[in-house]
Parts: sequence; structure tokens; C-alpha cells
Amino acid sequence: MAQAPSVGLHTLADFPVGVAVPIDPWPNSVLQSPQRQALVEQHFSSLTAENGMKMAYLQPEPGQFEFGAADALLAYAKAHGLILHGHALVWHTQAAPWMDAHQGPAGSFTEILDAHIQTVAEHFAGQVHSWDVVNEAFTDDSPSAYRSTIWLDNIGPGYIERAFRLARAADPSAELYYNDYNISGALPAKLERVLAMLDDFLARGVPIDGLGFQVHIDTDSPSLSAMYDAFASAAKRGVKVRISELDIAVNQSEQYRALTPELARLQAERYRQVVQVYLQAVPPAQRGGITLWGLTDGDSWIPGFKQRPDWPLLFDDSFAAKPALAGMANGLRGQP
Ligand code: 9MR
Repeated sequence: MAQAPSVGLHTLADFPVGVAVPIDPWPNSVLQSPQRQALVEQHFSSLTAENGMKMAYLQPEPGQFEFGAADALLAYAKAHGLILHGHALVWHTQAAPWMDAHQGPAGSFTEILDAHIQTVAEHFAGQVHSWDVVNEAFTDDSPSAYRSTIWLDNIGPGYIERAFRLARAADPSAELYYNDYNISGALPAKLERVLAMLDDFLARGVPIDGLGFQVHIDTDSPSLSAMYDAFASAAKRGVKVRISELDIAVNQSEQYRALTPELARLQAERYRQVVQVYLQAVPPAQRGGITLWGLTDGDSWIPGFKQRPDWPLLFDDSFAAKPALAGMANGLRGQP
């Protein structure tokens, strides 16, 4: 078994190395877990709330904002010298039950969108390093480029540009990202549609600083060359490129009941390669960083969502480092 680095992962990078964490009141909240805090403080320089800064939790009832749990995360981050990445101002999932049920004239959706972005981005202004302003606005399959959501269906595609303009006005210092999945090599045509939007925004001066590639992948696909092409094509535009939600599943064949040493080795190598591809494709000044989508395998969204056991992250359920941690460290160090 490869040895875990005794130093912190983040010390090996000149860009933020982050992790998504549950906050209160989730049972595995980082704020209630000394073991998770020890890992966070050793290895990471950036935090993202895995769920707690989505609309459903910041505005659980119309016009009622609840910032307590997110403010506690912010205070924890500050106390430990970590930056906070905001996720996400506009998404169709976890928008809140009242929002999903909302009926009304188109104007009322615009008012709700505006008020949410203004209130939230102003609350955290100067405190968060960056925001996912709009998350997952494109479909996986053409020809219908934009995903049909409460926002698209009631406001039209202009809601995306509107969200970026409002976010910049409310918090001029935060870096603003568009964030999506299956764009890091899996679906080149989807990435093309995202890049067309980016080019249009850049040409017209709509404020956008970068693209977030979620990179929920497995040990088989996408290929490293497809991943390189994806990151490089975004970097070519001169914007920041983040790996915003990294995890690497190993049980896509669904035949394993436990993480075998061979799978752990394959996964470690894949983590190393993904980091290397990122370093090769994205010039230093444009590296927005790499964030893992969870700390421990038991915290991961994948087993529940895919309805199978899996072990996609860097630490096991006992908070012990897996070979994947050493793989990622070697990637950051530029070692083979
Ligand atoms: O990890 C999150 C999980 O706990 C939630 O149940 C889920 C709700 O859809 O969202 C997960 O996080 C998602 C992220 O916010 C956006 N990109 C995909 C992530 C994994 O589904």
C-alpha cells in the first residue's frame, strides 16, 4: 500500500485544494466532527458546503433567509485560514419545495431569482472566494441545449446572464463560475454548448471568470486525452478552470462488495493522472483549484445515487487515508 503523505495535500499545490463538506444540521456535519476537522485542517485550503448553501437551505420559506449554519462554516473556514467556495446561487435541484410548487406570472420568477441572488451574494460579499453562479443549465443531449427547469421554463435562457450580472453587482470581489457535469471529456458536444455560452458572455462583457468541471468520473472513462482536450479548450479562452466536484468511482461494473487492493491501486493511479492532466492543460495563473466532492467514502453521494456500494474518495469510513490520497499527492508533486 502506498503511504499517505505526512504533509497536507494543499501544501503541494499553488492553487486551492478543497473539499465539499456537510454542515449543520446534517448528521455528518464537519462542524460536529473532530475527525473530519482534523483531515480538513491537514489537507485542504478551501471548503464548499456540499448542500447547505443551496437555495432550499438558505431560503427554506419564501423571503425567509437562514444563514446560521453557513455562517458557522464561514467562521470555521476563517479560523483555519481556508477559503470558502459558494455552491450554488442558481440550480433547479434543491431549489426548495415552496419554489418547486411556485405558480405565478413569469415576472414573479424573475423577482424570486433576483432577490435570492442579491440577498445571498450580498450576505457573503467579500467573504466567499468564489461562487458557482449557475449550476447544470445544459442538457446532456442536443438539440435542446438548455435544460428545461423552473428557471428556463419561466424566465427563458436570459436567466443565466441575469444571474451572473446580479452576482457581480452584489459581490464584486467573488470569482464567478458556471459549473456543470459530463463536460470533462464524457460529452464533448455538451462542453461545446457551454463554451459557446462562455464565448458569448466574454464577447458581450457578461461577468464570468471561469468554468467549473465537476469531474464525477470512474476508473474507466473518460480517457485522459479527452479530459486534457476539455480542460485545454476552456483554458484557451483565458478563464479560470476549476475541478469543482472530483470523485472517482471504482465499482461501475457493480461486481464488488468491498474495495480490493487492486481497485484501490487503480483508483490511486487515476487520481494521480487526473491531477497531472489538469496541471498540463491549465496554465498556473488560470488554475482555480481542485475540490473533492466529500471527505470519506461513507460521506459520498455516489452509493445512494447509483444504488451500489462504491468507494470514490480519498479517505475510508474510519478516516484513514486510502492509496488515492497518495495518488493525488503524487499528481500534485508531478511524480510518476
Ligand atoms: O452531494 C450532494 C448530495 O448530498 C445531494 O443529495 C444531491 C442533491 O441532488 O446533490 C449532491 O451534490 C451535487 C452538486 O450539488 C451538484 N453537482 C452534482 C453533485 C452530486 O449529485
